[in-house]
Amino acid sequence: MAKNVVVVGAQWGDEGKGKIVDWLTEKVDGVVRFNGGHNAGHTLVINGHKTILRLIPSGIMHPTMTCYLGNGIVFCPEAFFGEIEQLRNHGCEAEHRIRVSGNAPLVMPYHIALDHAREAAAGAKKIGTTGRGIGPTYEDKVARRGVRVADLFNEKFFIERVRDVMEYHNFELTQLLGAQALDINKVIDETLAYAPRIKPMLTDVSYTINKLMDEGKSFLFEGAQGSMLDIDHGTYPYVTSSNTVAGAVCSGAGVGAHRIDYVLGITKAYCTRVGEGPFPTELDNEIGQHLRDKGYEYGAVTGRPRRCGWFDGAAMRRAVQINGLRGLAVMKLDVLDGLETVRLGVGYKYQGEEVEVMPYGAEACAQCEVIYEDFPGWKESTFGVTRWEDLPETAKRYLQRLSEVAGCPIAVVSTGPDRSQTIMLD
Ligand code: 2SA
Ligand code: MG
Repeated sequence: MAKNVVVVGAQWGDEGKGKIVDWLTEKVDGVVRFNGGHNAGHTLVINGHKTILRLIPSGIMHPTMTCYLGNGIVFCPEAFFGEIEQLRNHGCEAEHRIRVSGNAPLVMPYHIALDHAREAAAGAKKIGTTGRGIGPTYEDKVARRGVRVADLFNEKFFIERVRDVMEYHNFELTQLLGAQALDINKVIDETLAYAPRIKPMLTDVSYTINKLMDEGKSFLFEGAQGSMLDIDHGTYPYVTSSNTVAGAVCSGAGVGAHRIDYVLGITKAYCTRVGEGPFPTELDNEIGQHLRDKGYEYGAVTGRPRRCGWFDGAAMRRAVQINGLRGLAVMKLDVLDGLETVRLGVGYKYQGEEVEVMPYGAEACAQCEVIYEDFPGWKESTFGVTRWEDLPETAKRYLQRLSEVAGCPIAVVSTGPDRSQTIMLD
């Protein structure tokens, strides 16, 4: 296997990155998160036990693995330590194996309050965020008024900065959004209380992993959300507030592009999306409901039902390009078992013309009409199949065409949640 691998979601998130990262972790020396925050929800099933990780990389389940949170993530101390406790309850001691970049912005209580109040005020125009304060935190980062993990260790600066910022945000909360102001001293005290516990984790992540790479160590970079939620390349404005594409590794972990040997894109054999925004292959009918029930398509963080639809080839071709995908992991093939017909989106018609990739922007995307190819379904169960030869002929044909349309070889097919339920092709 290539040395340094990036794993990204190639759709709208929830493709099943957690399972693949967990499994690839065996081959690397460290796992790195480089974007997003506790809006991510990675569901893992290990030895039959379900665990949901949000901010902590899925690789943590391997008892000796060191996990890094790069500068590109946003760090919510309360959520982070909640997750540490949850892991401890599952018998996994994680705290001493996690390193956090001092440059990572802190998700503060006022970011969460703003996220909720803005979504409530937006009514029908809401984004459908996870309500975790992710957007407001990245806004403060880009506006150069944020507080970062390292600031917790410079109390005077931290207190001054938070006072200023909170006056500003309390104004928006109370005067523009009709919400409650937050108590400035309480927020400062509660956040600073986490500092001693964070101190041992504080790390120059870029320097550390670059040094280790020089020594021949290899890393797995674990993306959060999916390519169509990328702030630049996704269905803007119905996107998350970070870059979710593979290139974000360079800025979000501080490593050069030449370090990356392989980019693996994760996709479902169908497609889901949670939150608002265009979704051309959406099935707002009983087949969609069937996929939701069978695939258990509910938000790992919020519990929201996910919208379900057919595989979207035009969106996937875009994802292959913007990430430089070298291989695909196709997840949840078994969810399509037993359907009469399986449809594959192979392109779009946009403004009367056929287009190869999903056009940019939510409005254009919403106008696209999907061009489908139909495949006869397969009656046999693919659940737990571990060899390509053992798949039904029609399932193989469907996957071959999916790969052709995507313009990317399939490296892995997943046929169930467990680590063992996997077909390797590369
Ligand atoms: P945010 O909270 O500002 O990042 O929301 C903006 C959009 O990004 C979407 N988003 C996600 N989509 C799929 N999965 C995500 N993680 C959770 C999961 C979601 C959940 O794994 O199930 O539990 O609901 C995730 N995080 C952000 C979000 O739906 C908005 O469309
Ligand atoms: Mg998820």
